[in-house]
Amino acid sequence: MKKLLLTAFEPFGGKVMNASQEVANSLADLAFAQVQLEVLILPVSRFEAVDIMLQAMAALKPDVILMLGESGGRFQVTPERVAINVDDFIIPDNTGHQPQGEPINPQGPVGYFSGLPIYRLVQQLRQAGIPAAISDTAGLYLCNRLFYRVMEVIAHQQLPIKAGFIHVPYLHEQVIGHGLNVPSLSRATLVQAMQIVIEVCLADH
Ligand code: PCA
Repeated sequence: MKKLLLTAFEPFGGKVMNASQEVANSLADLAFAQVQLEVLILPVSRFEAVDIMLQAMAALKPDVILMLGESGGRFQVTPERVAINVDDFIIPDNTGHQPQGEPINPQGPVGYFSGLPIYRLVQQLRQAGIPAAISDTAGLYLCNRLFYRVMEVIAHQQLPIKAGFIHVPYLHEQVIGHGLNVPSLSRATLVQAMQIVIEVCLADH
């Protein structure tokens, strides 16, 4: 059976909920026929998140890695095209780190492309009636950093892992009653979206 490592992040920036964590936890409760799903919630901490992730990768040896993060303000489910070699945190992480314009790896390439079938993902999500689009920037915060480091390890060690990052919008419950005039999707929609993503990634592997 194929192994899929699904990661998401804890809340950050003073918020109490992270849509990616909510969706990942909801998926953990579902049974998948053709895949062993491991869910890992990472801290929003510049160094710890990557350390925990690399340990989990080494221990689990997954076939597919699906990294999720919340991008408040986005309207759609957005598979990321590329991770770039810059840390430039717009707000401090949960441990107070706020690098400005530092390379993630001074010796590393400018970027790494996603290993996920991003065009097919968007097409299948839209076909199911879920708003989706390719994103050309994962930001310069922790999501981009995690994405970069995971793709770097896969490239360096020539691991047979299909990996990539997807940002999700806020959930309705994060917006309603919080005075936020920003877009959101329902939990059911995001869970369905990730079920589709998992199916497409496994079929493609
Ligand atoms: N989103 C942030 C980090 C954690 C998360 O869910 C980001 O986009 O970098």
